[in-house]
Amino acid sequence: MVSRGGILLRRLISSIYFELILAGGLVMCAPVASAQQTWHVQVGAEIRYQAKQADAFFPDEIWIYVDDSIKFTFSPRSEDHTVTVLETGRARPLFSGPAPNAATYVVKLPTAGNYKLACPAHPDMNGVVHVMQHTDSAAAFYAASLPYDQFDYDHQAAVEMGDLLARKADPSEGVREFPPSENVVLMTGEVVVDAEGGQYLAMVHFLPRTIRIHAGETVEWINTDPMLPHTITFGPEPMNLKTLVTAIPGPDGAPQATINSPMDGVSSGFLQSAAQDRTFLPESAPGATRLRVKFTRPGTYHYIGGLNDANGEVGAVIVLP
Ligand SMILES: [Cu+2]
Repeated sequence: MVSRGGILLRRLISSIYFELILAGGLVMCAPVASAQQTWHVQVGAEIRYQAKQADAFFPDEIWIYVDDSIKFTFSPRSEDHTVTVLETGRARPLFSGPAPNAATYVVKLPTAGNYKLACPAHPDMNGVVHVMQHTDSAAAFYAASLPYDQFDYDHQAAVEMGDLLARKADPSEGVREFPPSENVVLMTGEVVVDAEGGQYLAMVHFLPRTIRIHAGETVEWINTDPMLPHTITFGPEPMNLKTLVTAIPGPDGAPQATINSPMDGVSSGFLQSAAQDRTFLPESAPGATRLRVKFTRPGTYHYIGGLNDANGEVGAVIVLP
């Protein structure tokens, strides 16, 4: 049996307890109010005059709170990126990307969880977003405060961007790698992979830009980039750049063609290495990474890399008698 005094005491205690919870709640709520914040992630970077493109999320791993937003800013003018936020096991896209030519894209994440950031245009351009729940549970890591603030991410972004753009992707490596031939044009790039995913460095120019051969000889274009496609087009561009025009796959899968006049149209389709294989998924087909074109008559033959011509990826074959 409980006395009246006992009941009053319990009320008093529970009232104090309630106020403590409120006070605690206020303390815990303080970061909540300020935490509905917008984080900034840069998508891609470039050095135009060096024809270098860094295709990556900067930073590529970020911790935020539920209901925070991420504002993605697309900086490159010469490479299109999209942003897709993927939940594990879900078919893409959970969030569709921005409208074409959008300068920014804001995504709000209302549910706690770990999400993958992807740019479907660049299959291994990935990142991770950790959306943390506000909780007072001591077991919840980072519940009280997130591991990094925007200043830290800006610093990480600048370092990663600098690292990637400073890489050489030295075309002479490719020349050393393949037996020297006077008739080879290279396209190069690199992929840097860390725990969160891939970051690309793409060199969007032909090496050499102008090549001189004699009538009857064949030029071979080789895309040594481990990931990104390039195309070679003489004459009008096909609507779909993946379409082979005139060229026919040779015995080793590389498309081959003959050009008899500067009016002839040839398009290579995507010259691209095969996608990475993953356990328990069907093997992907080997990619065609080379195009061979025989030139029968003297003349100057201009061509473009249809995916990057706006960025200056154009070339010429000068055929001497
Ligand atoms: Cu991209």
